This record gives sequence, structure tokens and C-alpha cells, in this order.
Amino acid sequence: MHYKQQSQILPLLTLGIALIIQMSCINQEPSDLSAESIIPKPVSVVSTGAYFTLRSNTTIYVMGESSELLNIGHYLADRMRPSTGYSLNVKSTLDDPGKGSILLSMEGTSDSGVNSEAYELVITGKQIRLTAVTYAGLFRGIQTIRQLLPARIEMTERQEGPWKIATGTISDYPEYSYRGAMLDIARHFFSVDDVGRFIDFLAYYKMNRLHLHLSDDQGWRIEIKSWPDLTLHGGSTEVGGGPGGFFTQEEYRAIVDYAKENFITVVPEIDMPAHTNAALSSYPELNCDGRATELYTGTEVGFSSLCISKEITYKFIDDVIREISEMTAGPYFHIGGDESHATKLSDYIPFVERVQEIAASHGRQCIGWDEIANAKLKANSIVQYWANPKNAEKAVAQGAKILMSPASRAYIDMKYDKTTKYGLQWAGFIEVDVSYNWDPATLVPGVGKDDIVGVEAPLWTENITNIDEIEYMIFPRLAGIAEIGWTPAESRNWEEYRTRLGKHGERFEAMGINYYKSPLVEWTGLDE
Ligand code: TNX
Repeated sequence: MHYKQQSQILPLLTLGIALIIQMSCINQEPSDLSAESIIPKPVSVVSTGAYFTLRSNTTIYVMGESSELLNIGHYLADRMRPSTGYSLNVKSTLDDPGKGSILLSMEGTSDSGVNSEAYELVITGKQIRLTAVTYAGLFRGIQTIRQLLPARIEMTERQEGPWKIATGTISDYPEYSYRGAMLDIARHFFSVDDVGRFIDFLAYYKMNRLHLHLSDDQGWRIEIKSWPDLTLHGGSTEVGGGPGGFFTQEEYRAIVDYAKENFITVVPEIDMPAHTNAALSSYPELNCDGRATELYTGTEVGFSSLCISKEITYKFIDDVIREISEMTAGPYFHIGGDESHATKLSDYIPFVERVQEIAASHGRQCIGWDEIANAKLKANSIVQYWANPKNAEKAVAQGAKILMSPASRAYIDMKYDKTTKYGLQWAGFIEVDVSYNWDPATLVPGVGKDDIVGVEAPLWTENITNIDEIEYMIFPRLAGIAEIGWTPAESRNWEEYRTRLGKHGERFEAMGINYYKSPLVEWTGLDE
């Protein structure tokens, strides 16, 4: 009886095991970490051919007890929880917890000469171990973990597993320290939530700067308590005559905080002396003739100027830079300085020099569009190259650093081609290959790698009115600019990037991003 039972069970068991093996083979593609489509492409990837599997009992450990580390652990858990449905507890530990864990730990010190955003990811069948010398480095490494998991990890509803990651080691660090995007909230105004989503996108592609263009002819978007009409009047409209809007100081601080949680520094810009009609319309005393201008809802540039010869202008600028700097973490203040066609050069030069001093008096490092190189630059001022190579040359001659935003490559408000519904075309059509295929260190004669702090992709919004349109213009080009800032030029190649980018189609879809399906790329969607 006993034996008979066993002899019946054995074949069944064998069959069962065979079935299990077969089933696991179906979705068990060979593991190859180096074949994963990570953007920006990491510096070094070594594959070891197995898998780590995220399971319902996987715990995220942080080595140590600092609240910063725990926050980073929670950030990772929060990204993976909705789609996996796993609880993904986050715990402090002092010893390596071993099997089945994700371990985040800090090693060494940030002043040990190691790139401050560097990270190392060691994935074995038993554990994912992420180490870095700074919290920022851990945060960048987490973006790599996200991109190694199936795209469905980004979905907000629960999905079927398995959640597997190929094993191996990734050692990675960025080529440039400044990698960012600009959002123009002046031509059209966008909500705190929209800016938050923009920040999420930057974080996902390891960008670390958010430049906010806070004022222009068509609108003043940031509350200044000592000059309240800037927003009450100057913030009341936008291009096309819509209601515009502005951030209260509280809302602005929330954006700065959210950026900080994503290890992104906000670069606030008040454009001057041109692009100031909203201010000139709000306060008559800022005009040389003492008369307020009309609010402006068109898209011309270069017609407005602060009154260079009036002292009140500098009181105004001092108040504005002081209030904004008090609310903004990080070293920067962007003073604009572009397209000052209504300001004489002999006025423009002393103006820029004085404004740099005002910013310095509030502890800020200036950034300005390339025209500011016509003035004498302070030693730490950064010149944002957008159009005029002569200005870049003048900046380098003064020893200033350059932020690369060449309009014909990095302006993601340019149309992709003639059929693109939104955006402008003054700098040409910018297809995905054109925006990817350039090297900051060789683009402008006389501007080399050592002169450059990094890259930034500006999104001007003359005819971009909502988050769907923002997404369409920035995706997929933002990913390419992020890679230009992160990955060494010699490791970048359009043909190879094109394939990797195609695989991000399913990630865009999982995140609900409205992206441009460039015909140059073979897109993998979520259903494929
Ligand atoms: C030029 S780029 C401008 C902006 C426009 C943009 C449109 C720069 C420094 N100035 O005022 O919005 O072109 O692409």
C-alpha cells in the first residue's frame, strides 16, 4: 500500500518538476546585464549571467541610521510598491543582511577625489548592493535599478511579476557636473504639479539642475513680498491672453524642496534688463519715463528694458534677488541678459556688472545667457551658450565656465520636423538624432571640455500650453541631452543609442508620457 502510493506519486512529481522547469524557462531569457537599455549609458557594465528576483518579502536595508539614507530607501520602495504590490519594508542595519535584500550603503568620503555622483551597483542572485560616497550618488544609482526592472515597474496599478534584474556590476559616474533642463513658466504658466512631474523626468535620467525661467515680458511668476504688484498685476496673463498665474513663496519653496528630495538644484532666473515688460507694466517707476507699459501677450522679443540709469531699478533687483535667494537652496542665480535689443550696449555692460555684484552680495553665483560675456564677468560667473559663438569665446577668454545649450541642438522647444504641432523653428528642426549627435567639448571652436560645466536643454513655451505638450516636446529629446551630460563622448554613438532609446518607449508608456514617436527609432511599446 505504502509503496504503491509512492510509485503513483513519483511520476506525478517528476512531471510537476519538469513543468516548473519548463515554465520558468519560458520567461527565463538569458540574463545579460550589459544588454540592458540604460539611459544615460553607464560608464562600465560587467555581466555575470544570472538573475536577482524582487519578491514579496524583499526588504530594503540602509547601512546606518541617518534619516537621509532612510528617505532614499523609502524613495526606492515608493517607486516599486504600486506595481509590485509588495510591502518592501525599509530598515536600518549595521551588518550586511545578506540574501534577498536590497542594500544601500555609503562608503568612503565625498572628498576622497571620487566623483560626487558616482555609484556602484553589484547585483548577485542573492542581493542588490548599491554603494556611493554621497546621497546624490545613491539616488542616481536608484534610477539605474528602476531602469533594470521591467518597464511595468513604473505603472501605478498592480502588475504581474516576475520582477527580475540581470546580475553583474555597474560602476558609473557623470562626465559633467551640471546636467539640466529649463522650463519657461513665464510665456505660459504651469502648476506646481506640472513642475513636479518635470522634476520626476529629470530625476529618472539622472539630471541634477532645474532652471526655472520665472519672468518675461508676458508674465511675472514668483511672489515678491516687497513688490506685490509684480504678481498681482504682472502675473495676471500669459501668451495668448490666458489667465497666467504665479507661485506664492510657499509654493515655490515646495518646488525647491521637492527638487532637493530628487537631488536636483533649482536655478531661478529673473531675466533682465530685457524680457521685463511684466515688471515694467506693474511698477511705473521702473520705466525711464515713469509710465507703466501695457501688459503684453504676444511673442515678440527684445522690446523691453529696465531703466538702467535709475537707482530704483537696483533697489528692485536687490529685493528680488534677496527674496528669491532666501527661498532657493543651492548656489545659483540666473540673471538672464539675453536679447537686450532695447538697451544700449554702453548701458548693458555696466548693468550686468552691477547685477553680478548684487547677486554676489546675496551669496549667489551668477549664470547668464551668452550675451553677458560682453561685460566684465566675475570669476565664478557661468555663461550659458545658446547662439553666439563669439560670446562663448569672450567668456572663455575671461576664464568663465560655459553651460552648453546650443539652440540648434539642445532647444527642445524647436519642432522635430515640419509636421510638429507645437514649438518654434527659428533654430531649425531638431529631430532626435540631431539633438543627440553632438559633443559639448567640440561644438564651439575655442570651447573645450575644461571650459564647460555641463549641458542644459531649455524648453521655451511661447506655444506650449499644457503638460501633454511639454511631454511631447521633451520626450524623447530630454533623455538624449541627459546622456550627453552623463556619458563620455567616446562611449556615445547614435546607432547604438537609437536601439536603447526604442526600448524606453515602454517606459514612457508605463509612466503615461505623451512622447514623440520619431520615425528614426524602432519603438518597443508595453504590449510588445
Ligand atoms: C530665444 S534663448 C530666447 C527666448 C525665446 C526663445 C524661443 C534666449 C536666451 N532667448 O526669449 O523664448 O528664443 O526659442
